[in-house]
Amino acid sequence: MILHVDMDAFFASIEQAVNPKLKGLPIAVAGAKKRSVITTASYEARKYGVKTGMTIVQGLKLCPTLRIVVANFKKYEATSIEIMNILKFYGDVEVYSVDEAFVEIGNENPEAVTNCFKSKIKEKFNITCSVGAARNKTLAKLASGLKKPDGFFLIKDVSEISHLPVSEICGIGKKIACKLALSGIITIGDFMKAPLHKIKEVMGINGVRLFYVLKGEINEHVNPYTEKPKSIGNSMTFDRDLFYKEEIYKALFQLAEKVGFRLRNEGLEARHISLIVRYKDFQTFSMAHKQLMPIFEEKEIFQIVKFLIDKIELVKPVRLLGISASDLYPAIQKKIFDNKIEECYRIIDKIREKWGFDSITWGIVHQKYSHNKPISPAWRPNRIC
Ligand code: TTP
Ligand code: MG
Repeated sequence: MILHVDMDAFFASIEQAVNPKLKGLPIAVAGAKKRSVITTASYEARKYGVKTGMTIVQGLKLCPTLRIVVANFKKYEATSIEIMNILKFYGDVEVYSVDEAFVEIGNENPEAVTNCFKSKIKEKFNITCSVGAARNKTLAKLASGLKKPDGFFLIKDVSEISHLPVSEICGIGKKIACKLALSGIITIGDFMKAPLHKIKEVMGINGVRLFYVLKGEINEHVNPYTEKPKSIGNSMTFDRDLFYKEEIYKALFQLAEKVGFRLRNEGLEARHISLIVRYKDFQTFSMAHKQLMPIFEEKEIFQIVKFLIDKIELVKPVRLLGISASDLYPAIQKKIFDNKIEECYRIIDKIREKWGFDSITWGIVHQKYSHNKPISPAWRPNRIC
């Protein structure tokens, strides 16, 4: 049995939990800028029609008493990580988004398991979630939305929800729903009765797969976060030893870029960043810094190693530098609207994948430290410490 857990009005609930004055009030969480949009609204505000994606002005028009709270993504991310860790007690967990996860609970009673973690989450954070249970992820996800907020819904067989519109199924967006409607497929019941060639005509092979998943003939497994590396590190041995801080900063930024790229590629973020320095005479030492929140950006990684190297006086020329990122966490998709950083990194990484790593870089390393030796991706701090 698979559970889909979806936190209720996640960002807004957290704000209400940490500031009891907001409890029971219509609130909306939005970015700091004047023209920011609403990321989510409390259930009290939803009664007035306030929704995700509206501007603050639109929200206030619908609900003049609406309280606007500025989003604090770090707070939401920290809560999300802790919630995912609670869920891990109950089975394999696949983190789906910042406030959603699938949990594989085997033959356990889904309602009993749900009650257990619901009360733990409530006790720790004073927020609620809605849970869907089914034999597959698609139906479990659909089920979690059927009794919001603080709900539980079990779907034993797709026939129990045949009256619902097909657009309720994750993966069937507005466009596909319209095309299906033109073929007379409006409800989930219609979908399950439709000839397969019709579904294939509209949705291709994905539609056929979906049909068999809903029928229970294809199993969907929860993909827990496993087999990921324990640390990600890169080092660079220089052709000529470095002495000046400016040169060292450039080399460190290049290393931070490699580590950041590899972290994002693995879908990971790191809390522990260490810096390794080897002098000309092979004397080697390392320094480390632990962050409160996990990071994935080279700029942040660089700031940490710069801070570390600035704390010491380099007494001899440097032969090798290395950066290692550890204490890794699965990166959580940040769907916040005014966070352009992720989008920016996504584009940089795509360019690098297509045109090679050196095809794009940040201003700081415009004049790269030139070296002939490749950076070894196999570097681990304990090998050379
Ligand atoms: P959702 O789970 O879609 O919404 P929600 O938890 O606020 O409400 P519901 O009870 O209906 O599940 O998203 C989770 C959080 O992600 C949400 O609180 C705010 C944020 N978010 C964005 O930043 N941008 C978006 O486009 C969406 C949909 C959500
Ligand atoms: Mg939610």
